[in-house]
Amino acid sequence: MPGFTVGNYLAVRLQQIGLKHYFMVPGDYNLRLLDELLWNKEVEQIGCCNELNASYAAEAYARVHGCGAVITTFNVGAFSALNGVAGAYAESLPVIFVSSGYNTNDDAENHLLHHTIGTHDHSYQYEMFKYVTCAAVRILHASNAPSMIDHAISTALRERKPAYIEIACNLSDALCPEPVPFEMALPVNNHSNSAALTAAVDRASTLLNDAARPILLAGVHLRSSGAIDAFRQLAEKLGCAVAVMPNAKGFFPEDHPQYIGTYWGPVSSPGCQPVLDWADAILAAGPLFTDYTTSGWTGMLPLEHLIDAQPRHVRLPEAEHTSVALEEFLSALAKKVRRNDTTLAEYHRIMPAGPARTPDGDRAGRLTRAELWHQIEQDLDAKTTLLVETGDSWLNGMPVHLPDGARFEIEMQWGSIGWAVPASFGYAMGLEPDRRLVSVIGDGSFQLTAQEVANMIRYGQETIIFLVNNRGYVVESEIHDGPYNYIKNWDYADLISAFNADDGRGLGLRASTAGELAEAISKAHQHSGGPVLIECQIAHDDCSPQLLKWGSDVERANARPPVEV
Ligand code: TPU
Repeated sequence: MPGFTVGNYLAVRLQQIGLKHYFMVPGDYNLRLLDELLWNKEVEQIGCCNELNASYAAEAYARVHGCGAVITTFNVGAFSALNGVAGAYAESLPVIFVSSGYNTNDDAENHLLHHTIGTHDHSYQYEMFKYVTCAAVRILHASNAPSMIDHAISTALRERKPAYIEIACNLSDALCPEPVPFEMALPVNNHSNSAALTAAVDRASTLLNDAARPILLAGVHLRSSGAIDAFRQLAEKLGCAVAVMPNAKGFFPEDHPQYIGTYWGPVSSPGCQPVLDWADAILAAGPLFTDYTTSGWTGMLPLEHLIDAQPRHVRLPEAEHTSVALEEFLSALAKKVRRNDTTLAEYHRIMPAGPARTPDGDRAGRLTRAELWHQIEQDLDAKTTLLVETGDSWLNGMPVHLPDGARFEIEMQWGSIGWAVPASFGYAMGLEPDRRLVSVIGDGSFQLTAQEVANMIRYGQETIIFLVNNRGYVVESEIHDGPYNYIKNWDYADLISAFNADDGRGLGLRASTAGELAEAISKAHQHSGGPVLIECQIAHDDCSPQLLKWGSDVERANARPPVEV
């Protein structure tokens, strides 16, 4: 009787957790595993140019699809993927990382193996991945596969973090029990302790109801905690001003009457920081306060006014309540707070509605950063996701107005340049068919992982990439300049013909004036069957004013002298 194999078991589970695709690079250790996975026609195998790209692609797939998966070969593949898996941890995205391992007989036979550092220790890959995953299992006996695979996957889904599964290369096609129904095996719910929840809600509602000037701040963990809707309910009940942190942009609708912009310390949206400073109770929902999100610690919020609601606990000025789930906390709080719109009224008093940003107007003059971002903003609609790469694109992306329904993606916690090209590939793979992706990527970042554009072409993805060619690492120049921030220029637009080869339908365009950019965007809209890369040439020193401030704050934080203790 033909039975289920370990590889089949994994393939069923990947399908049951909702995956339609997974990303991979083959290698001799994982070829049989890939065969066993191919048995399941409901989940498509997607090849990437390298494992780093595959891991970024899976991370971004998890952003749009809820979870992702990536399969690599032993050590040489896995080590390249380590960066993207760690990024998924930092960004709270469940990515199932699967690596093949060596033959189960090799340890007993005292063999030295290829793709290793040439010692008899074959466990260091597993040891390393333990640091960047929430569950790590090594399958060395087929009979252990069901419980180990289910443990890794269910922990990843519950924790919203990546998990590690290593499968010995001679076990991928070994028989193992048939998968039981998904719900029985994978308890993924995350609930509060009810007494803790009641106590936290009582205290927080008293604080907010007693405050004269309450305000809400959306943080990055709202999405991973499934609490975006609950946050909105709370906001609408309170009626106060609502700001978002930079890595939570898009988690509260920007057309909403209570929205006041991005809170990013001194580089906040106009009017946002004074109102936050003036507030006497701030509920921050799922925030991550780091040197980057606080602009070098200059935008820290006063602890005496702060309710810091994290995915699993709530910290108030006087107490900390653990075992409280963010979504349940916000929903319960919404039922107990009284309306108080003082902070919103104050925002409107200090920020009378001004004219919208205007274009440069000069169609033939040199393309400027302001004009570029104006045209990008004009190009967005309710069905667009705007994805921005690490660099000045972060700061330029913040003021862009997102129409209702538009989404925003940023990898601000991990901040690994090179993320955006493969992330765009992975994101587009998971995107609903009626939506589109617009990515803005600096030339420096693009050079790390450019080859994944070839797979966008292979799969006919119609992403628009605005490649910002400002001749180097501008964000680094503003943090601390030196000769190392200037890179070899490429002909980015022409690169697309190389990737097209015989059959591709990618389009590379170039814009060095406002007129050329408008024309390129219009051509991009007429194009179909492949991505369009528009190389936008702007001056190296044409950076956002916010970068000057943020960059110098981060530089100051980095340069603090050691304190003698
Ligand atoms: O627009 P712009 O010039 O700021 O962006 P571009 O050209 O993409 O330059 C980004 C420069 C940059 C570096 C070199 N941003 N962060 N870094 C440091 C860095 C190095 N290596 C990795 C993997 N990630 C990083 N963040």
